[in-house]
Amino acid sequence: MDDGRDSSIDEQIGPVSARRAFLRSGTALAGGLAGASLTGSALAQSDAAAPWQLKPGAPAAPYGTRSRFEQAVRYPVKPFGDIAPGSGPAFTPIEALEGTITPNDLHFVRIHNGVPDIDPKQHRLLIHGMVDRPLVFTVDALLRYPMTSRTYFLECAGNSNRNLAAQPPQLPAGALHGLISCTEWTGVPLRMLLEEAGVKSGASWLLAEGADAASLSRSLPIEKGFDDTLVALYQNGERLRPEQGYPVRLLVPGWLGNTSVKWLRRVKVVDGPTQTKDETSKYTEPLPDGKALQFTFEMGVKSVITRPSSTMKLAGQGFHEISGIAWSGAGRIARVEVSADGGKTWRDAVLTGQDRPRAVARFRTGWDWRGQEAVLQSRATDEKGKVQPARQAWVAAYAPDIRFHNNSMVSWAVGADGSVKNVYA
Ligand SMILES: Nc1nc2c(c(=O)[nH]1)N[C@H]1C(S)=C(S)[C@@H](COP(=O)(O)O)O[C@H]1N2
Ligand SMILES: [Mo]
Repeated sequence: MDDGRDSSIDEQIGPVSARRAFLRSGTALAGGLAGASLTGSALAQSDAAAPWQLKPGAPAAPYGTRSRFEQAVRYPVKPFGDIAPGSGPAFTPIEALEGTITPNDLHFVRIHNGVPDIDPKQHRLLIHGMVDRPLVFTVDALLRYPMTSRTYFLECAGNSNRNLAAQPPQLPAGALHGLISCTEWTGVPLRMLLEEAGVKSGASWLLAEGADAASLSRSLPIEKGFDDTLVALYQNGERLRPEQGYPVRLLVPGWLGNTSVKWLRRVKVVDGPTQTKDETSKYTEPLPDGKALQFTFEMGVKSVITRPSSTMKLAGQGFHEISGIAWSGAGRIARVEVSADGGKTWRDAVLTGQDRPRAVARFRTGWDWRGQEAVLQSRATDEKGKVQPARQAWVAAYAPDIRFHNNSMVSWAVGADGSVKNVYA
């Protein structure tokens, strides 16, 4: 407050020290951070009506879409080409987004045998196995239950495995780390349906199966089903998109995306893990000693700087906001530190959304770039005290063919020309 300005600006551009450093740097354009200052005839011209003020605009469309000038799209990958075109991921362009919520149109997609075109009138959800009363639900029946809305991230365990290539791929942040989304999910707590069916004593696991051509199936300890697992019907206020599991999916907060079974057709109550193809041949982590981890459910604490990020170019010297996302399967994000010198010095970023457990938080901090080469990194800590590992330490903990759960730190190198590259540091 000593400079007479509203201290809330610190929340917008980062810690006081960063702002002061920037204001003192002399690289600021007169009158503001990046706006061009005007006088005389240039000012008069800028004040004239814009062309789109001179005639009426378009009527409202029945179903909205973004401006035609906005072009960011998902990055689809088809690992099996035309042999299985419906198998693979489409990454969210996280570098084009801000805040904490992923718009439904850009939610990442991971499909194992295509997106089924399910008629909600014909779809059924079965709860059976070790229960007193096997139950079958139509979608209309599910829609009559009391609803719960909660904001959670969803991350594929294969996210960031492109950063395990021998050389760092020069791709946008989203094409590397975009198998992460954050959504307000609305649905029925699974607990409510399990209690209605009446779980028999001795039951300890669940089997969840999807109605797609992959019949994707996963085992879950029953405690998670009674905890925060949702039978989700809505995403961000509207009914699920077909790619996200329409008309009904499981949403297992904080756990690897693979367990959030889409197009959910049955939940079987059982007394042990079923050992399905989706949890034996895949989604296990090989260790250096030749053994492998199975059922690593919780997603590790993680963060990525989305702006600036690889393939971008800084517009010029002076103030830049470093902005990114952080999340943890263990709960809330407690802290995100940012380094601009490859990890020699760190400072705390400002957080938003950190009050929601198992959701994406946004971090931001100001940076005064003087044209020097720099390595930008972020390091997240969650409320359980878990700290995001450095890349080398993470890689050393697994066998070389590890494909899943890469939550290690991401490094972006800024060149003297302002170009931003993906590096391993
Ligand atoms: N039935 C079914 N459920 C599924 C899948 C699938 O292919 N079929 N993919 C899983 C994987 S690996 C992930 S990461 C998430 C992705 O959810 P999304 O496509 O809504 O982002 O769904 C999971 N649920
Ligand atoms: Mo996944």
